[in-house]
Amino acid sequence: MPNNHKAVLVGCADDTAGLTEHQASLQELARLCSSVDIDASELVLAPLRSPSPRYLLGSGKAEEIAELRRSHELDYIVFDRNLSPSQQRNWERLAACPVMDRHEVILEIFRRRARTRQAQLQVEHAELQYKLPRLTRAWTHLSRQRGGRRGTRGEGEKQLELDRRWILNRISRVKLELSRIDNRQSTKRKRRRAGQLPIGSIVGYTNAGKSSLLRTMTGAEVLVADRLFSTLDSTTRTVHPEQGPRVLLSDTVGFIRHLPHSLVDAFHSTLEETVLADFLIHVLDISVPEYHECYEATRDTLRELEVIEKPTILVLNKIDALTDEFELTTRREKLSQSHNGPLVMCSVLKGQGIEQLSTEIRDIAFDEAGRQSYLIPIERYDLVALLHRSARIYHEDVEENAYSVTAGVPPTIAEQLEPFRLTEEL
Ligand SMILES: Nc1nc2c(ncn2[C@@H]2O[C@H](COP(=O)(O)OP(=O)(O)OP(=O)(O)O)[C@@H](O)[C@H]2O)c(=O)[nH]1
Ligand SMILES: [Mg+2]
Repeated sequence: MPNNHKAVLVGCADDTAGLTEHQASLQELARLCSSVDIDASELVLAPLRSPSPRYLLGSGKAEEIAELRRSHELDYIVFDRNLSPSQQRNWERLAACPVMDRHEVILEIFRRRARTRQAQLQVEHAELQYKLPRLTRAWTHLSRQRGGRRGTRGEGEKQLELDRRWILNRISRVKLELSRIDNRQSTKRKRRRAGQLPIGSIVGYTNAGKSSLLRTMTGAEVLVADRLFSTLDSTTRTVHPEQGPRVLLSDTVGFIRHLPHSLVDAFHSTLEETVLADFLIHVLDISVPEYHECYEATRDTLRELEVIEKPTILVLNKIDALTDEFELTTRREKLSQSHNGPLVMCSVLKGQGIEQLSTEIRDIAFDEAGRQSYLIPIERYDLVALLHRSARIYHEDVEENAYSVTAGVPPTIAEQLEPFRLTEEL
């Protein structure tokens, strides 16, 4: 790639995780950087015993890294940790080059990928919040022009105040427009809920194959690409199985290690599909060596969204890309110990495992409320039709003046049928 910038990537090995985890995280940062055309020319994993307020790392180590950057003529220093605004400023003074952190790189990827108005505003919101405490940086955000504003002290301060006010103003305007979009979407969501179909949300690490799965199961024309964060919005489509009731599936933005809080917040309404879902389908790329970290990182985000307790099907995807049978079994075993719920091995690419997944989806979507028995009067055939459309029927009989039905009913229609439910005493 001829025009790529070059950078030294710096990881900080403290005792919050093992060395392998720190290395994997640094490798992931290299992938994130390459998504924004930055080559990871040098990787440094610096030991971090006690964080120093000035550079995070000790000043000896900081000098060493700055020198490495100079001698190799690299363009940037990129940290695998989030730096405080003042640490970032100190680094930029020391190294005389733009110094970024993981947060800023992720923001830049999101900014480049955002296509819909909503995604663009959500990213802008997160960006402005990142920028606000960093107005005195010598180098601004990746996407903006570089080079510091070097006026006299008084001029600089005036400008700073103007910039600050402009940003605060812009944040409120962005928020306002986002809330209008959110309102429109929540109306749409309500209409969908009134459609009484259970909803499953496809979640997982970025690039695991979530959009591919939605496309395979529903025929939705969503973007599939071998890169990080292809999807930034959410798409919901109906699955029309040959037999049995329909369900809705929705695909949404992928997760990653240390996904910045401001982005989780900014994408809250996109992630709302996940929060409102009846069940989750967690897609995991089982072929990569760091599969377990990806599993944990997704679980961390699910915890943050307070949806970790939802019934979840774990899909081990891309089994075609892992030819070592023994390794595949070992990985599967390891995950089945952590995962509490159904687990399906798939290759969405080759269409393997999709049938089993359909069965699991049907079971999880309709059995959650457990089996219920109903006695529905003949004149309420509309409710019987509703059960046929939206529930899983186990048994059905016509008695003299009523239909007797036993079914697995999704919570969305349970209330309507409640008056006709047979209680256990009967
Ligand atoms: N080998 C293999 N590749 C797959 C499989 N499923 C998906 N892929 C590929 O993995 C890449 C990512 O697929 P996507 O469906 O875009 O992944 P995603 O989870 O939606 O990713 P983001 O939206 O970026 O978070 C694409 O290149 C797919 O073709 C599979 O079963 N096997
Ligand atoms: Mg996707």
